[in-house]
Amino acid sequence: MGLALASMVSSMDWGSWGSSDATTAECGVLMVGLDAAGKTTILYKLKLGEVVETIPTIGFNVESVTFKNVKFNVWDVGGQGKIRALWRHYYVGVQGIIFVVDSSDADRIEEAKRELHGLLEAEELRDVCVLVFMNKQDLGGALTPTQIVEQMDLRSISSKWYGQGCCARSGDGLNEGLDWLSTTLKEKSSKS
Ligand SMILES: Nc1nc2c(ncn2[C@@H]2O[C@H](COP(=O)(O)OP(=O)(O)O)[C@@H](O)[C@H]2O)c(=O)[nH]1
Ligand SMILES: [Mg+2]
Repeated sequence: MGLALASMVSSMDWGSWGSSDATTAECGVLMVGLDAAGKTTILYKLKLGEVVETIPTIGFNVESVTFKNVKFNVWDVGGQGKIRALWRHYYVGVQGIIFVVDSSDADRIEEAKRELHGLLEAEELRDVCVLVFMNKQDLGGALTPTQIVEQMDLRSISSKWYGQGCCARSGDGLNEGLDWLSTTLKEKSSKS
């Protein structure tokens, strides 16, 4: 886990970062998904450091952890139309999105799909690469990665994306996903 992360962090494109004044949220990676998808579990499993919880605006909880100057911001998406506009504050300087899906929650896969595609419509996130963690693969009856690719219409994503089955509880698959993100960010920064 540590190696993949260190490699990812070192491949971040520092030049495109937002300034660090209070009006600009400095962040490298956004991790989002419906509530209970497993985001917080992943965050702790990665052992990045101290996780800080803040509520910058009413009803909008953000967990943040800074690992070697790369900030991971994490929040729940879904069913909160009004505060959606406030998310934009966190889009500045983002180079990678990790979207976490609960593979065992077939009832909400459609909602997860809408949230992901809605997020990617933001101008700021147009070229950002997207890692989809298909979490809870350990649970019987979970949707397979192939089923999720289809049901979430991942092939229609115009930027680079990658789907990775995982189990946040055991950590299985997390490394593979982060390796992809790391390699992809590296390719991106060497081209620009
Ligand atoms: N079986 C199983 N449970 C998981 C997995 N990842 C997370 N969970 C459980 O799912 C619940 C929600 O996880 P949490 O990380 O709080 O989700 P968040 O709302 O996205 O931050 C918790 O009870 C976790 O223990 C997994 O890979 N497998
Ligand atoms: Mg959480």
